[in-house]
Amino acid sequence: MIWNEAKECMSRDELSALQSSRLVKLVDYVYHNVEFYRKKMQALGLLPGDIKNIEDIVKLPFTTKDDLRENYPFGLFAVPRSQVVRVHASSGTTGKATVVGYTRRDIDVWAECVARCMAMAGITREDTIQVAYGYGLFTGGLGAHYGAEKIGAMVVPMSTGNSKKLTTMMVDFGATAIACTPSYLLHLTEILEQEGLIEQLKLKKAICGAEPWTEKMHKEIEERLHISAFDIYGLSEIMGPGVACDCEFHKGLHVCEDHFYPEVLDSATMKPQKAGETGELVFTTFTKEALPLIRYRTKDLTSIDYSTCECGRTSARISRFKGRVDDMLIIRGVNVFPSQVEAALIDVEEVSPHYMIIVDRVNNLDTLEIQVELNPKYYTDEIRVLEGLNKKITHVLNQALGLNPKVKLVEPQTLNRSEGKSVHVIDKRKLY
Ligand code: DLL
Repeated sequence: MIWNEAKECMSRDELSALQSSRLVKLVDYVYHNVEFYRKKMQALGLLPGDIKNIEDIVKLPFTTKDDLRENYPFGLFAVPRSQVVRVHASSGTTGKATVVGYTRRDIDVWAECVARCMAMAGITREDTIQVAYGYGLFTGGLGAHYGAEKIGAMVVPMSTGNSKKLTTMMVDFGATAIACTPSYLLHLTEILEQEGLIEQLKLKKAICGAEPWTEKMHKEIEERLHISAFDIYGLSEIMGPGVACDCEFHKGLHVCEDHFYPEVLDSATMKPQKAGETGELVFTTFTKEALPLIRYRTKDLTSIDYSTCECGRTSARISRFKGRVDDMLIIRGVNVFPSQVEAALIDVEEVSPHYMIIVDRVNNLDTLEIQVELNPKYYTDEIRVLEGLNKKITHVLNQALGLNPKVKLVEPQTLNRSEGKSVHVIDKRKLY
């Protein structure tokens, strides 16, 4: 069964009518239940009755992560605490955690959205799925878990932390699917290869997300594990995983648009980008009860396509993420995204896709060092070979970034492996 297929395949006009009626209800709901929104609307001279259809969404104010932090922990909740059955939180690297809450119905809607995503990836009740996102305050573990259970798959709640046990059980249980971050899956792949377990796997699918990954990394995972990998997107503030996912055609991620309204805006002017143009993704939650959010600025960079997909779904598709507005490093005036480094390195056979970008400032000049791990197959300590390789990689990165980085080759398995979201950048300039 494909969850709620009708909603994913309704015509754009029908969808727009549904979105209009849901937006009108939402605005009335937040005006009467969240002081923060009432005050924001009053400041703009807006009354709920001024919002009549989905086109009017542009009149509404934005919400940011700082708004959530300033109202920490429960200040933006629209229901009394007795109706909140769960909270999650995202740690963030600075400041207070962002706390999000769910009513019983929010949890049900969340499970349905994740189930839709998993159905898009072809997961059925015949599957055995290892959930290897972290369980706990992070939304990945429990979010994927409830969605997979809703489909009726057999769920193995592995969480992260014991990779050897995970790979052993993957073989012993005949796991056919795994849900985890793409960088963690790459790490698990290394272990499976080292232990000679690849041929014994029954694995067919991976549902990966929670961090940006390039098209090339996607292909590499598919080839090394002989599986199909799917890209699942979400963020705690909006719900968790399950806001969007790609289907078997891999031509963008279908947004659960009956629950979440996407806008792609120019992050400087906050005006809509045309279809296909990259901008900041902004979401409005139509149906959330505990923490409804209006025009939440995700800071994620993507583009949007409203055409019907080859799979028949009519829901808008967002493109694979290009990074985040705040991921972007400005080094000597040049904009650099970590994903550009990953995309460039994946073409170089002699190195693995593990890297670390270290930015510093010396004598008022930005410096860029990129540490790159050698592929064990090509590992050598012959200085001349290493120098040649260093030159080659410097050239590749120079072409990709428009900057001349200092490349440091490191031995296989020396850079830190992450079990959750990977960390690829150390910006020492922020420490001064
Ligand atoms: O990462 C929710 C999630 C869990 C999504 C498991 C998918 C799978 P947060 O911790 O709040 O929530 O982080 C949200 O992670 O704004 C993006 O920057 C990034 N992100 C999430 N999914 C993707 C993806 C979860 N598929 C932030 N591609 C978001 C690129 C992603 N970036």
